[in-house]
Amino acid sequence: MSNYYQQEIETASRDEIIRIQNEKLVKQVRHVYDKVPYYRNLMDQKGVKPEDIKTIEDIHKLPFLSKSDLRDAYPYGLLGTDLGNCVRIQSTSGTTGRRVVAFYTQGDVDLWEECCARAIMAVGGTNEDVVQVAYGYGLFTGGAGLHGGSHKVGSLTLPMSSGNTERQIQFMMDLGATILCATPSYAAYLGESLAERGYKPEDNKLKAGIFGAEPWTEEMRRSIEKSLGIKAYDIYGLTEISGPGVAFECEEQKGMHINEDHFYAEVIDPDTEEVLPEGSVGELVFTCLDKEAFPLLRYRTRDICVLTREKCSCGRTHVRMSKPKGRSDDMLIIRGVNVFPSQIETVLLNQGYAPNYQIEVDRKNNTDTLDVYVEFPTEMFSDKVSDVQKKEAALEAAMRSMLGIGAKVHLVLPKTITRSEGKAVRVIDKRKLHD
Ligand code: DLL
Repeated sequence: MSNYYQQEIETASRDEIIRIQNEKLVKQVRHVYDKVPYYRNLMDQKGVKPEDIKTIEDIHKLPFLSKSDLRDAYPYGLLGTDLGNCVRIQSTSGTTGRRVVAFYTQGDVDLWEECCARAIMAVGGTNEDVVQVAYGYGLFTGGAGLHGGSHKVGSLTLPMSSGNTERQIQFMMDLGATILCATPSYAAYLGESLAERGYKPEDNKLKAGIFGAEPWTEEMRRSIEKSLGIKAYDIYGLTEISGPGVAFECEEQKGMHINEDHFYAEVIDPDTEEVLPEGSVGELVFTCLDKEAFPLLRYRTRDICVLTREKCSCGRTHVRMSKPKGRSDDMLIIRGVNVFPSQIETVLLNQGYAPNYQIEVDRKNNTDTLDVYVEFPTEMFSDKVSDVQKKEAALEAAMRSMLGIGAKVHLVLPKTITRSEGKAVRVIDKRKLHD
């Protein structure tokens, strides 16, 4: 019962996909070499000429780009067309360093919105749906991307942006929103806020949610599905490559289909830059096959995931990526052990806690410390010291077995951890302040 926005390409045979990728890559490399001196220099340094790229198999000959190239070339150095042809910029939500600014021609905006339309139709969206877009509007790509996609599908679009929870709930209930688009942390907060106002999950008309822009676990998915009474779908993307919709989940929910007629994906070893075979865990790298204004080739995302080309029963043939485990630069190294914040989230949700937590890492007497602050859910609340200690000890034991190192757990009063309306800030690494 799959719904497709562009069925022919979404279900094309592997041969057809490769044919399209071959054709687009050859054209794109020539275009970038001619138009982007910054990348031409990188190619020259590597001794690669556009004529060396004959098929997608030759992609490994091309140099990589990383965030530091984007900073060096800021703001116009990677522009692939005249500024007169550009109609939009979007920018990353990052708080450190220089922002990344990405440019779009009208063609690029159309292509991006089509990818978001594919994502909306994959969760069952039609022109009968009311799509509440609660991602931030403005420089962040979340609002603009899903808004454009919803228009392309012909759904009634509620351009809410993030925040103003009272108004989100009023519009959701009054207008009968059927699809919610938000970060998973904000979706969880909306679920909690609805319950506080006495609404049960069956009181809203929502059927599906399209959640992404930050890592979230399967446990978090189940918790949101329960609180909102919906099916929750993942969506992935990044500003540098366009925004949300680079990849999206179908009804099978076994990884996200990458729109590989536009974005060619590779997984590499982040240390050696060697391309890894399908099924290996590594850093995701994207090549924009047909974007005009910001045509990044072999861009290193820092996101760690696995690719699979196994057949998907939804009928889509595009390669799937696993949920990113996190960014290689978000991974915490605590007392020499690699820790992903998602592992901590899994422990907390498995033990019946809500996704309201904060992780604090510090270094005292030359030893790393890991403190996890988690809210007491109202229904589990107790002010008896022995109860609190027992619950903290149980969480600490579960953390030790998941992470392989000890963490100090602090149960805090309900509603004392700040709720997020956009991307949640889960980790405070105080070690960086001392370095
Ligand atoms: O977050 C685009 C987006 C908006 C995606 C709305 C999905 C929904 P940036 O602000 O440039 O763009 O951040 C991109 O966010 O490299 C990942 O590390 C992370 N990320 C995005 N989607 C997911 C996801 C948008 N579904 C960075 N799961 C990416 C885990 C995600 N991490």
